[in-house]
Amino acid sequence: MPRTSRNAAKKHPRKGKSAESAHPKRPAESLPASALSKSQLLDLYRYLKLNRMIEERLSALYRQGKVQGGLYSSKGQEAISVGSAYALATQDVLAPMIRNLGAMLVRGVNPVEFFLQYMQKEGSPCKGRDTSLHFGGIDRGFVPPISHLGTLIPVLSGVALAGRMQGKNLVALTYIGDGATSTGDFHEGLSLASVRRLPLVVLIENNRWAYSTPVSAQSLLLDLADKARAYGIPQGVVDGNDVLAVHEATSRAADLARRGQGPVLLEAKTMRMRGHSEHDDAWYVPEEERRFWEKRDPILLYEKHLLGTGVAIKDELSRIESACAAQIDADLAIAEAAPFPRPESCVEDIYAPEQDASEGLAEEAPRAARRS
Ligand SMILES: Cc1ncc(C[n+]2csc(CCOP(=O)(O)OP(=O)(O)O)c2C)c(N)n1
Ligand SMILES: [Mg+2]
Repeated sequence: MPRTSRNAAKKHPRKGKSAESAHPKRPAESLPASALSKSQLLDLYRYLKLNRMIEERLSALYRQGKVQGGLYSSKGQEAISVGSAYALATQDVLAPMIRNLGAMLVRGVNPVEFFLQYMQKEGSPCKGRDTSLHFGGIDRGFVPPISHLGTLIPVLSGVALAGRMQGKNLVALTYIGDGATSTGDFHEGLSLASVRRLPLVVLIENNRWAYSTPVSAQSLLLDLADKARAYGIPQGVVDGNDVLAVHEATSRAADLARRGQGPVLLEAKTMRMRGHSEHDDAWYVPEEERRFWEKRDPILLYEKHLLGTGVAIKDELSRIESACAAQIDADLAIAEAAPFPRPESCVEDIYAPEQDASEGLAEEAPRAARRS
């Protein structure tokens, strides 16, 4: 892939170039950024704002003791989640990691679900048993993450292989941190995906830190995307703070993968603007580095682009922000009022329902008999 994706930032659509509503919101193929309509460009803005504002509320709830467990902020990285997920087609499958709340929003998760989930309420997707992990559903187009870094790459290779065998024309996409590119699973997964030419896109979120370990203590490579060379697969590097560049690069990567030239390894350069988790004040990040990246805030950059190119005026952006705030207020009120799970429910859902299990066994029996 396209080292050209380095230049994707220069390919922003100009005012008037995009035909409004020319494309359905979720096309069967990936959509290049240059083909985005005004309403789609504003849609991206809305997702970026929602991502940031939901996480800000979650952080406040954490401090009030209303959010249990780990809370991992994607502040500064929202353009990666939003731009990449928005580039996918309806049938594609995505696996978020802990900093990809924005990608889940694009896939259709409502703010109320995040509040219910993180406050561990009864009606939450994990029924009050988990927060950032195990939250997903293949029926909704995304695979839930588990804690072990790197594991989603072999899992998504499997999704890509299954999709191909079932003739679904799907692309599987997952994210990995700079630190997690050192795990065995990252290499094992890419190894399998490469020899099978699977339609997989792996997006490295190089946010310069893995907990308190800088990327320089993780690898001698200047671009982590160069790890692709070990597998003979296409690679690309993109500005992770530029939502349109991420969208464009993901779109191209997904096209290559869909055409059987995958997998593709993309690296998005960015910066983690908060600590690893809420308990971490990131004391180890040099002040100068933090200040440099503050000026490159992805939402500010995109606002400047939308205003500077005349795609939107300030009023339109303010209206979007107010609508996001109103939605979040309403959804948070619902979640606050929702009940906690019944204590005895903690022992439910351990085994599959009896009926399903016996159906499975009945099907298995003749096969077992044939083998003997
Ligand atoms: C296999 C594995 N090793 C270690 C950990 C503990 N751990 C959780 S997050 C993290 C840092 C991850 O850094 P990076 O991959 O750069 O992702 P980021 O947090 O920056 O998004 C570590 C070491 C884990 N969850 N899984
Ligand atoms: Mg990192």
